[in-house]
Amino acid sequence: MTEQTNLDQRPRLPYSIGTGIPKQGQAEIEGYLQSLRLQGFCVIERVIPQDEVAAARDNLLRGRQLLLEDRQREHCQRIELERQRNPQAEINDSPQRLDPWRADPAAPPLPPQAEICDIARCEVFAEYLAAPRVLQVARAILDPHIRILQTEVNKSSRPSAKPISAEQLRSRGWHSDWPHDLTAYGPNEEQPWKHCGAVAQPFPDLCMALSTVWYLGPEDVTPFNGGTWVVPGSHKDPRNPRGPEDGIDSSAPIPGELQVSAPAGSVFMQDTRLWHSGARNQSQYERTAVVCRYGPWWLSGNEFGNLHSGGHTLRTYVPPEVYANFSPQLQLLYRHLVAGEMDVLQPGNQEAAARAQSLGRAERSGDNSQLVVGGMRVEEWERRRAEGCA
Ligand SMILES: O=C(O)CCC(=O)C(=O)O
Ligand SMILES: [Fe+2]
Repeated sequence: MTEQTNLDQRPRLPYSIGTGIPKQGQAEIEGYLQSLRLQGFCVIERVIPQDEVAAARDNLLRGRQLLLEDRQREHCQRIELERQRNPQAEINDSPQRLDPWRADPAAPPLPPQAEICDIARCEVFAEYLAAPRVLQVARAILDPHIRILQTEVNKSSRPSAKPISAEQLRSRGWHSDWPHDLTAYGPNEEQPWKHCGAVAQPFPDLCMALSTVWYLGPEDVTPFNGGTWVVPGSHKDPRNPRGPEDGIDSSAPIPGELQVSAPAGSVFMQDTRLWHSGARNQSQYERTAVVCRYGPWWLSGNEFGNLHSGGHTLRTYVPPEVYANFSPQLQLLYRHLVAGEMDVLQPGNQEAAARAQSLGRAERSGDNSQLVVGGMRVEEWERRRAEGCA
């Protein structure tokens, strides 16, 4: 194997709590940003404080039960609506069921055609999604205006009922995440609407979204109990484990792979391009986890809903009465899913836009002779802005 000198050397050491990233202040955020840019992932430690993890987990487990009941109710309502429309109709999950929606695709479906968003019944856990460190990192990588485009509260890695074989331990499920997942839950003849799109290869050199896995214990996450597999640096590789022409076996180990370790309550965050895989859990305890995707305002979330987690629709919604109890920070992340709420574009950028509009001729004057195009790294640009001399 050739030596890959463009990769960060740190992941060759076990990735864990102390990977050299300072544990407070702006230096901590910078460490995560650097890790995301170089390796394609980072672990934000203990976003949920140690003594709050159990309560967050209990809230999630209860929420899962309530969601089952919600979905059953929505299912019955859908059937009832169909009966009213056409008493003769055979009630099933065929694509015809969604004909009215397909005839008017611009209008997002309302409940019960849309399904309740997983976050709606996990109000204690939900608030951590707006934790300042997580938002700071996501906004710095994506845009000041971010929103959550996917919430799945049932992403546990469960203990195996039977002994796990060596072959099973060697098996991977390498993929990148939506919108870079090349298998993309595509349409078929019966269900042409069933798709969620994929960015075409070669992927633009741009982080379009951040997937997060929230490890909710009860154990700290290790390679033994389901620590997510990653291939550091793979977010920059034009190939993809699911690329049809790339000759990669998505179920075999890949040189350079490693498994994430993190204390319970931590958040694994990755560029959606990163090659990663779920892992077997050899412990007797469930590795409770939530998967959540943060995206910038410009990335359509309409193509990604509950289909992925076995639901019926592309669209999910948060009930207004649940949303009303969210903190203002959390509301910003979910308001695009709430009937009657407007997701005003780019609130965080409006100040910069106003300044750009108000710049006078005098402030722009100069001959540009000092410019060396391509000669400034983003870190220097940020430093100069902070010092007021950009
Ligand atoms: O459970 C994990 O560790 C990874 C989950 C994952 O890759 C996914 O949900 O797309
Ligand atoms: Fe994934």
